[in-house]
Parts: sequence; structure tokens; C-alpha cells
Amino acid sequence: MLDTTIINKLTDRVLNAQDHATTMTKLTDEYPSMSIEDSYAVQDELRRRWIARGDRCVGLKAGLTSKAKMLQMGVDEPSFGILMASFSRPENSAIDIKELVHPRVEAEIAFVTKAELKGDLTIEQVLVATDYIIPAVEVIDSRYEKFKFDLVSVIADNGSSSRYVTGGRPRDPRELDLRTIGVVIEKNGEIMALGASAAVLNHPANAVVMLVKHLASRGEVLPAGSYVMTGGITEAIPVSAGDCITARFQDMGSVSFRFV
Ligand code: 0L1
Ligand code: MG
Repeated sequence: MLDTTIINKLTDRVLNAQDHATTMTKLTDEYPSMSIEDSYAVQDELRRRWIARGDRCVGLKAGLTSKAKMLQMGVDEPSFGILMASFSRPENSAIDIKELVHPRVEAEIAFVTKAELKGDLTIEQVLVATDYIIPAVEVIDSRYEKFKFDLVSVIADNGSSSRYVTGGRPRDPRELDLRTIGVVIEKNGEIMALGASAAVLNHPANAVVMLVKHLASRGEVLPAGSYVMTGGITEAIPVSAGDCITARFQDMGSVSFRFV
């Protein structure tokens, strides 16, 4: 495992790239022995620094949870990341593209929990502990050039997390078949991608199961009241200034916003 001085130095680098919308070379280019454990240590330090700035952690994201995303990014396992309150943008808002490097959008189902979750779980246990599910769009923005990275490097960049927009209608997860929710992403009125929610690990609650297992491996739990994004249902769509995005979720409403 890398020592604390190096973890701090890498955190400085990631934070600087995120704050100034600049790119960096893969962290593994300089530290080829860097492990996934080291990357989550960088995330821990990022969270510590965001909280020290007055930000609030609202939950966690699972990423790379669909075959389409794994293929698109050339990796074969999910990643997890931190969601802070400052990353959130309201529905119908304008997101400033100058604050981002090369953003892409992806439609996701978010879970809001009402009980603590820990250890090895079943989908049913996740659903019982879920207050509601709600449509969300994540704006991912890798700080690596051309969105090219390895799993270790992308986890240290907090899974490319940059912004997220929540909207549509909150639903009781047990009133819907969470494997067959159809999703369509439109950019400027044109359909760019479509899919069904089973694309996420056969059932989006499986992303929560895997997230909680990951937390358990680090001696952590998922607190009640957490907001969890379960990962893109389709590949991610690149966006530019002037683009209007609408993601339509079957039986759950839609989420719209634009880039300026
Ligand atoms: O939320 C995601 O699926 C993104 C995970 C990180 C990989 C990427 O930047 O696409
Ligand atoms: Mg995502």
C-alpha cells in the first residue's frame, strides 16, 4: 500500500484537476504498483477535504455496472465513488460546461435508503430498506485525457463523478419491476441511447448489494438516508455547451437540464 504522503500528494493532484477542469496523466503511470485499495484511500482523503471545505456527503455511486459501460471504458468490474451535496444540480438548471473537461451524461436509477445496510445482502433486503427510487442523470467527467484510464486510476478520480441531477417521480421500488424499466436519453430532442434497467447487473438493486459488500470489506456500512446512484443503463453520451438533455424513465417521469 502507498504511504500517507503519497496518498496526500495524489489527492492534491486529483483535487486540482477536478477544481480547475484540467486533465492529468494516469496515476498508475507514476505509481504502477498502486492498488484499488490505494485508490479508495485517495477517495477517503478527497471526502475529508470536501467536508473540511463545508461540503456534505449525501451518498455513494456505483459505476461501470453495465456491460455497455464496461465495454465502453475497457474494464471488467464496477467502481464506487462518493457523492457530495455540491455536485447536485436542480432539474431544469443550466450546468456550466467551463467547469468541466469533457462531460458525458448517463441515465441511472437512484435509491434513497431508510435503514442502515451492511454486510452480504439480497435484493429483497435492499428493497425493504429503500425509502424510494428516483430517476437521475449523472454527468461524468474523467480528468484523464480522452477519457482513457485503468480501474485504479478512475477510482482515485472518484469514478469520474462531477454533477448529478435528480428528478421525475419518486416510486416505491416494490411497485415496479426494476428489471424492465425502459429509459431513453435525448439530446436536443434526438434519441441518443435507450435501454432497460436490467442492463445494470441484471437488477439495479444488485449495484446496492455490491456497494454494501464493498463497504463491508472496508469495515463500513451504508447509513440510512443515503442517496445511491446505481450506474448508467446505457453508454454515456458526450455533451457540449448548448445541449439540452432529457432522460425519460418508464413509469418514473423524466429529468431535463442543459449545458451552457
Ligand atoms: O458512473 C460511471 O459509470 C462512471 C464510472 C467511471 C468510468 C467512466 O468515467 O466512465
Ligand atoms: Mg454513473
